[in-house]
Amino acid sequence: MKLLFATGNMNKVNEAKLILKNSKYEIEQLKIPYPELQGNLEEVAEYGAKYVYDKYTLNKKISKDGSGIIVEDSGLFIESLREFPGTYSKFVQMTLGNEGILKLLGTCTKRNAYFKTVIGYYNGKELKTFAGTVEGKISYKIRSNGYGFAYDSIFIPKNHEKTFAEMLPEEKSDISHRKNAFVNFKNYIDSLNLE
Ligand code: ITT
Ligand code: NA
Repeated sequence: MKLLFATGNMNKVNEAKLILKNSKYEIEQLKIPYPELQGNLEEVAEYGAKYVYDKYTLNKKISKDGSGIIVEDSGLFIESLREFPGTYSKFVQMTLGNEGILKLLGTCTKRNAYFKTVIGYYNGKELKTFAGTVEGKISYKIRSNGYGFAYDSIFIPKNHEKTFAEMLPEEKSDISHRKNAFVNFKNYIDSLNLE
């Protein structure tokens, strides 16, 4: 079954495809942008899913199986920075970048952080959100083997040595915030028994 994922971020699409690889769901990217209101991840995801669904159905392009629209809003939350960059993660990644984050933390040894993803889902009836997190630490240096994207090269998941950007895509997607959010989502959509 086709699942329409509205996002401009190909990395998210590739990870979602990998996560749902052995399921009956097939992710298809929809490049319909939606306004990102300033709010928490849940609010942004809910608004986005409804907005894109309404736009899409207005153009009468909605998939016949009615499987609905998903969007996803994510962020990196660093404890000793009072959860910064959090809901500002995109802006901060484009401005300060990973170097800027490492500079802000300096030699601070309290480096706990977590990633959070919230999926927003709307099928014309129910508006739902599904969250997933992963705990870890911010590294002292940028470390990458060329995998991952954005904050992955400074995030070391708990009980691991490598940053997400040093892990193969399969390794990251086995434990990531996105994986956890998609598992929650999948449990729900499975229960809808859509064709
Ligand atoms: P959308 O079109 O789906 O909104 P986006 O890139 O704007 O894509 P978000 O606002 O959800 O995505 O992401 C906030 C920032 O966090 C942005 O800079 C992302 O690249 C980054 N990010 C999201 N997921 C990540 C992950 O798994 N690893 C590293 N960085 C991530
Ligand atoms: Na976004």
